[in-house]
Amino acid sequence: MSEEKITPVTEKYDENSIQVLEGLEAVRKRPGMYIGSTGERGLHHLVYEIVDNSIDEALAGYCDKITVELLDDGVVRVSDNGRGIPVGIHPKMGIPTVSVVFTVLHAGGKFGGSGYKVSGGLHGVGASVVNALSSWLEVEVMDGKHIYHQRYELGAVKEDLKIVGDTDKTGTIVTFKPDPTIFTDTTKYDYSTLLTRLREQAFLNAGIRIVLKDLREDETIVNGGEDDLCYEGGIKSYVEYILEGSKKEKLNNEVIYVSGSDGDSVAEMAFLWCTGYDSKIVSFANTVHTVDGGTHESGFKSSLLRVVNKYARAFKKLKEADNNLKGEDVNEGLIAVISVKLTDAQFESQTKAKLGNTSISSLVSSLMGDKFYQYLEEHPDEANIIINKSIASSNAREAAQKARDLQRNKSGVGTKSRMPEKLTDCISNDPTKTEIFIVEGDSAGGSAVEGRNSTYQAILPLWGKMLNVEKAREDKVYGNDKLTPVIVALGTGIAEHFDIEKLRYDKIVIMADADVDGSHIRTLLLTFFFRYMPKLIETGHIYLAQPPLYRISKGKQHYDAFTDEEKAEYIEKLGGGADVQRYKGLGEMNPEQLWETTLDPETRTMLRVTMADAALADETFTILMGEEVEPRRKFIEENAIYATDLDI
Ligand code: TTJ
Repeated sequence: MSEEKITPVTEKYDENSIQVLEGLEAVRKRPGMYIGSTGERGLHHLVYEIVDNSIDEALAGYCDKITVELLDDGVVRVSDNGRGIPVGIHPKMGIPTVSVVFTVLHAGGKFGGSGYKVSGGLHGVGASVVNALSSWLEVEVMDGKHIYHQRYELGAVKEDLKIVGDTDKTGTIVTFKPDPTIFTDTTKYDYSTLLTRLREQAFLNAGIRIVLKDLREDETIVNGGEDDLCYEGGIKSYVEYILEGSKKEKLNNEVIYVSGSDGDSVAEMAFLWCTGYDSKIVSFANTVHTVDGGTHESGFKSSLLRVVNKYARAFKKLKEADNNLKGEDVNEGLIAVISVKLTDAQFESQTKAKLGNTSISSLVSSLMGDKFYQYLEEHPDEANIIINKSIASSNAREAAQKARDLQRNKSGVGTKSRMPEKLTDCISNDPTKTEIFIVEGDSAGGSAVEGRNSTYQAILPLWGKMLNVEKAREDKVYGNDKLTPVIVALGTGIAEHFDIEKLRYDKIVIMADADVDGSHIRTLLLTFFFRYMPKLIETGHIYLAQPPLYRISKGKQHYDAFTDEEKAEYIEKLGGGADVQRYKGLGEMNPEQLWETTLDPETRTMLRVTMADAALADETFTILMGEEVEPRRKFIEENAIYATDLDI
């Protein structure tokens, strides 16, 4: 900067500038009317107002980098490498245009010709409001030749616009200190709040680079943060970002992107489906996050549903007798970002978080109807993924409903007639005394039925491989032939429908072999209980039967050994000639042996499952559900110990 060149470029102030001050006085009197609040939100809003100007310049194609720096004392600096705010004398106001920008209310965005302002904060009132609410504000404009500088205090010009140096760069730098007498709650900026909003802007304006830097030295602030935000993929990148944050897996191979315009209105939509069950739809109008949705969002949802149904019908994915898919089916696992830009955005509701323009709904719908449908036609694999997911969700909904109805019908009179075919129930109805044994395999089930105490003990055999609960969902669990009998027999329902009052047994005993398959079934059942009926575990209703591994007998004497050490011990005890029988599985025991070793409350050994045990099973389970079978089996064998709490 060369001191000699300081040249005043402003005339003396005339009555226009008096008016100006009166305008800004109104802002200081009623700040809430201009920035929504004088709390933390309003404070942050000042930054967005200033940044919006740079974003407009970037959208006009003249700026590709915006920097936001947090300085001490609540001071913020926003810079861009655009053309710079014009410094020439404003024909009507008689003062430099840059001064008009900062001192005349509502001047923001309207200067410089194009008049097309699409970005815009919550209230879209511009730089003069920020100036009015700042203790001081300084602007530097670089026009490729000179550096111009002007300072304002409480919105009023404090110094004439002056050339303070030479430069070959162009751009605008605005530094301001929010007025602590206005922002009485706080003047401390929250880095992550700004980061979230600026990231949003970077997504919504593809290719624009926004850098946020925390340069505060104040040790009460966690400073030092720096983020460099630039997303060439725009809202497609936004969808991927949401997907990453969700920790879910994507179902589509790629984000679907639909965009188009009608006159001054522009709409773009990016979306995909993931393994999750809820939907995340984020919408914006003129880069304002429309938290309450509005016409763009409802137009998107209804056309999405219409297109998916149309495609499913046209390509026979739905049978003639099938009902149309519902919104909730198609929306399941959906991640979507919608961004519309329009000249006359009408916001409904007090928070201005809901878009009201009806024309946008038709634009969005027609774009989806044409381009998304065409996309499905041209990408049959992707289309199948979407349709299958929606149909699965629809089946799920219906199956879950059936299961609920089933449940409702069977609690009360006639209960037993609704019980699973495989269940051999006990005679007693007293849920404080009864026990149910979930037995691996039909043959063991048979012995258990014969050997049990029929008054208090019910037997439910399960057979074969369990379903993969990790990948399954409420519907599959309800619909699966392995677990449905368990759910129905217990009577409680699952997940949010779980009701412990309806539990039909006091003890639920998992009875599986001590081998790999048995351990697999134990893991699956524990995981299932842990995820869908955790209360059962918390309240101590779940047990693991502990059938012995060996019977050591000599004459009329016999012992059951649960470990190899015990076996050796008993052999020694009985002396030479002891007979050792190895139980290969529960199925090998006769009813008397089963009663004595596993069922009889007087002699059996059972383990009560704790939450920690089940959580471990759950963890194990997730590892187990990898695609490869061998490492899975190995893991089960090595980690087959879950229950710790020795009981009964
Ligand atoms: C307007 O049209 C003529 C050429 O310059 C255009 C302009 O004003 N660009 C512009 C304004 N770039 N950056 C701004 C700006 C930057 C900040 C940080 C704050 C404000 C109020 C404006």
